[in-house]
Parts: sequence; structure tokens; C-alpha cells
Amino acid sequence: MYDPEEQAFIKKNTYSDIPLTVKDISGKESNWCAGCGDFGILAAYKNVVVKLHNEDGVPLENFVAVGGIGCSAKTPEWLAKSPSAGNMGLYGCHTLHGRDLSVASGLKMTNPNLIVVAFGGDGNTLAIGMSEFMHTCRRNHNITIVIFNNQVYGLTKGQASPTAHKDLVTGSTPRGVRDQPVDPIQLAIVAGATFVARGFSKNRKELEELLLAAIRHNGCSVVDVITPCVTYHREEGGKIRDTAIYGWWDEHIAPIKDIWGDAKQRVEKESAAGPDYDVTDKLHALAVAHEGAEGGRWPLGLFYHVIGVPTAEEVVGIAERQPDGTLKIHAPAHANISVQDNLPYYRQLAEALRYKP
Ligand SMILES: Cc1ncc(C[n+]2csc(CCOP(=O)(O)OP(=O)(O)O)c2C)c(N)n1
Ligand code: SF4
Ligand SMILES: [Mg+2]
Repeated sequence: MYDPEEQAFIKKNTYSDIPLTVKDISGKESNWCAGCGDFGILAAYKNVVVKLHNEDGVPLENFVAVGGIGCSAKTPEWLAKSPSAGNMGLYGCHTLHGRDLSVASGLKMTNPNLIVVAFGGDGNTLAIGMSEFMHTCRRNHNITIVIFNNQVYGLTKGQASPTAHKDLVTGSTPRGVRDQPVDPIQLAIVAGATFVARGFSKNRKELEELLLAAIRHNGCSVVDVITPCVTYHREEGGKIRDTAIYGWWDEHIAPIKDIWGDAKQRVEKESAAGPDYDVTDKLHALAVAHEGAEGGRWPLGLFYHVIGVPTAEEVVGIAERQPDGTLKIHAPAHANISVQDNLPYYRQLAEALRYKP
């Protein structure tokens, strides 16, 4: 996954051999509402960064967090270096609403040694950013997309998002949502993502495992994370800043294995005693996601994982698979573009661009 030559160079020139702790990458105080589910995702991701650094030897400077716009998309900011906290922080950037995935995939194409993780809400990724989402999955860019799924537009005061369930009353849907909700899991699988999972921000341990596996996966990984918005996601009788919404979510989630019991009967007319769940089988994954959506329960866990599908970086040749399965990286970001060393090429380019009447 990582270029050994680059790793060796970086190790010589940085402090990447010194074990990290979560404190080293904990900087600014976030401005999320008390009780917001997003805290759980941030905490889980910090533990994952520490693990990837200490166990896989990923240098801290190789992590890049990319955010769109939204409460959730501020995550890169809370991971950034903070002089007052004296931490090291991660590189990252805020982009535009729904435009984070083109920046994230562009970063990866420029330097495939980077670990690029995009953080965006259900509005950011599945409304305005839907086309970028589909195409990033389709091209199998080797990045991780974390969707903060709270059914609302938190930052803009709680309008219904595309994942909002039918009849949900919000500021923009006073009589309840009329449209079908979008299911990020089914979309990601159909579009071509090669690792698709769903976690719950409250189940920190499981979420950490899913995020770690997603980042280690060579290909486009999507992790849809249920994250309660305590301020704007109000079920009947709910009040503002009401953590009772966690209880509502508890009643509307279930592990994949529980839902598979019903879903497998839909697959090729299998009987209830049909096959075990197969994480490499698209039909199994879609059946579980569909069954969950129909029954109003969001299945949790790893839905789909296939290896060996060429990534966008491999297709264009900047990540080259070696006979032993490792990848050799030819990072455009590290290419020598000096005029002196490339004079014949620049001459050729100038000639090609010359106006010829
Ligand atoms: C081009 C553009 N359109 C609309 C907005 C307004 N806007 C900012 S965040 C947001 C939705 C946020 O919802 P979501 O992505 O679900 O994130 P959350 O706040 O729920 O984490 C909208 C509509 C914007 N900033 N830019
Ligand atoms: S508005 Fe909702 S999503 Fe935004 S910080 Fe508050 S609880 Fe979290
Ligand atoms: Mg949202």
C-alpha cells in the first residue's frame, strides 16, 4: 500500500519512529453542540490515526483530512495543528459544500502515498455532492469517504437531508418528509465502491475497526456513520438538545447478521436455511441493505469488501502493482519538473502548442 522507498526517505527525515498518542493530534476545541454524535467519530478517527502511525508506520504528515461544508465537515479543522494546544495535528482542508471528493481524489492522484479521508455530512455527500460521490466510487479512487449521517442539515438549522426517513418533521418539512430516503450503502455498492460499511458513532470500538479496515483497503471505501444530531433531529415529542434521540436510533439499528436472516430469503429464492452472509457478494450486501431500509432498521457492520479491483491510481499508472502484490508509486507531486532537466520535453510541448495557421 505504501511505497517502501518513500517510507524509508520520510523515516530518515521526520520523527515518524516516535510513537504517537491521541494527545499529539488533539488540538482545537470543536464547536459542536454538547451530545452531538460527531464527537464519537472524531475520537474514533484519532485512535485510528495513532494505530496507523504506530503499527503500520504511516508518517503523520501523510494523513490528509478533507472536509466539505457542514457541522461534520469541520472535522479537518478539529484535527489541525493548534499552536495553543502545542499539538502536531494533521494536514487538511475545508473545501466547498459537496465538492470535497474531487479535492480528495485529486490529492490522492497527485501523491498516492497520502492517506486521504473525506469527511462530509449526508447533505454534503448525498445532495449537492451526489455526482462527485457516484463518480469517486465508480473510479475506485483509493480514498476513504466518511459520511456523517444524521438525517438533517445540522449547520443550516435542521432542514431534512436526503437520508431523512419518511414523515420526519423538520424546519423544511413541517408536515413530514414525503420523499423516499436515499440509502448510501446501496448507492455506494451499485456505483462501484469496493469497501462499504456502516457504523454508529456511539459504538466506538466497532467504528474504529471499520475505519481502520476502510483505510487499509486498497480502493474506494465508504463508511456511512449514524451520528445523532441532538439539536435538530427530533422525533415526535422530542425537544431541542435532546439526547433521547440516541434511544430512537438504538431502536432503528441492527447488526447485519440479524437482518440477513430475513434478507437471504430474497436472494435467488433462498430458503431461510440459505447461505451464510458473504461479504464479497454484491447481492447479499444489497439484499441486507434493502431489507433494512424496507423494515425501517439501519443494518450496521461491513456490507461489502472485494480486493484486487484496479484503483483509479492504478488505471492511470501512478500506482503500479508489482508481482509480489505491493504497489510502486510514481507520485506526480514528486516529479522533477525543472526546465533544465526536461528541456527536450518542454521544447516538444512548446512546439505542440505553437499556433499553426
Ligand atoms: C453551494 C452551497 N450551497 C448551500 C450551502 C449551505 N449549506 C451549508 S452546510 C449545508 C448542509 C449541511 O448538512 P450536512 O452536509 O448533512 O452536514 P451536517 O451539518 O448535518 O453535519 C448547507 C445546505 C453552502 N454552504 N454552499
Ligand atoms: S447542529 Fe446537530 S450536527 Fe450540528 S453540532 Fe449540533 S448536534 Fe451536531
Ligand atoms: Mg447532516
